[in-house]
Amino acid sequence: MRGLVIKNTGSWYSVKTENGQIIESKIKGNFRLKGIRSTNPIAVGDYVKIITNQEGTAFISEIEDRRNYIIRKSSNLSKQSHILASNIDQAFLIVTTNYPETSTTFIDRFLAGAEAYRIPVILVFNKIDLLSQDELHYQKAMINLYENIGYKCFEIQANAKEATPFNSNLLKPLLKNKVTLLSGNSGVGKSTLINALLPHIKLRTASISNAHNTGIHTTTFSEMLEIPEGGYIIDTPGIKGFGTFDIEKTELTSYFKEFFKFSKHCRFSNCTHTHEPGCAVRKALEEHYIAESRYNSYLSMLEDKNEDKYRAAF
Ligand SMILES: Nc1nc2c(ncn2[C@@H]2O[C@H](COP(=O)(O)OP(=O)(O)OP(=O)(O)O)[C@@H](O)[C@H]2O)c(=O)[nH]1
Ligand SMILES: [Mg+2]
Ligand SMILES: [Zn+2]
Repeated sequence: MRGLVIKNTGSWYSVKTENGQIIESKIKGNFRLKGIRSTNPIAVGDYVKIITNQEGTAFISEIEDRRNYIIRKSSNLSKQSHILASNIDQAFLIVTTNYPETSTTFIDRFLAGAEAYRIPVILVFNKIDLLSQDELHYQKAMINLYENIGYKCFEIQANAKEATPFNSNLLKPLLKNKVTLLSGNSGVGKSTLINALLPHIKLRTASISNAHNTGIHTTTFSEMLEIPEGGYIIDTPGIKGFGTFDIEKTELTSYFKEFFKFSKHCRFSNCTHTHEPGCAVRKALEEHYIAESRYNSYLSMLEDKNEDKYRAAF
């Protein structure tokens, strides 16, 4: 029987079969996947074959090739990664200018990782109700930057009542018949947003830590939630850092969308845009066609790769 993995807790996977049944399943035997060293061989979003048994549970016997996936580094294991979800149509990156503060490096790393698999990303700036005038101005500048690169941006208040203009309904038209992954740092409001978008769902949410201005990792596993009108939303655990796995140094430029149109004009075709003479990307940076924050994010990814340091997530 064929099914879709909609949830994974420990060694159990909830598999939704084509007739709509949800069957708790386990992996049969030693299940190794080529290529990726991941802490979870099967991820939410995977299509699998299952063999049911008399107890009403099943074994997963096969996994179909993935169209794409989003991974993060495992925080404690040096060279291992964790697949947040696979086979997605788009990602909403939930960010907050404050409470907690999402860094531009984090945003850019996520965007580059998604670009590598051509997964469209929409930036959702949440908690607009909490921001000061200065923070709102800063946020507008960020939105300007990312919209100019070509990323759609939204400002919302995920916990708003229907009446406010920035409620989550702004996002509803984007969801229909698509598999949408929600990602972002812990505490930015991913689960709160899903609760607002899907009234039949009641995910656990929790206040961020006042002492550290960071989330407390309330969601601990990815879960696919069905949209009554068609499609799925995937809630994921908050991530600290986003690895450079599977990204080749020479390809990195193409994952920074706005660099690409300049890099064509670099003197050397294998230019890394760091020290080479005749570099059109650095010229564009000096002339402010490329933002400094984006260039710094690019360098941070490039250096990661150079030194082969997959250590702690950041
Ligand atoms: N003021 C305000 N608070 C919000 C908003 N959205 C979410 N929150 C609050 O922020 C806190 C964190 O929200 P969660 O939905 O648990 O965050 P999360 O991104 O799912 O966090 P993890 O599961 O830890 O990754 C909760 O106390 C929410 O009520 C918002 O737009 N405005
Ligand atoms: Mg959550
Ligand atoms: Zn260059």
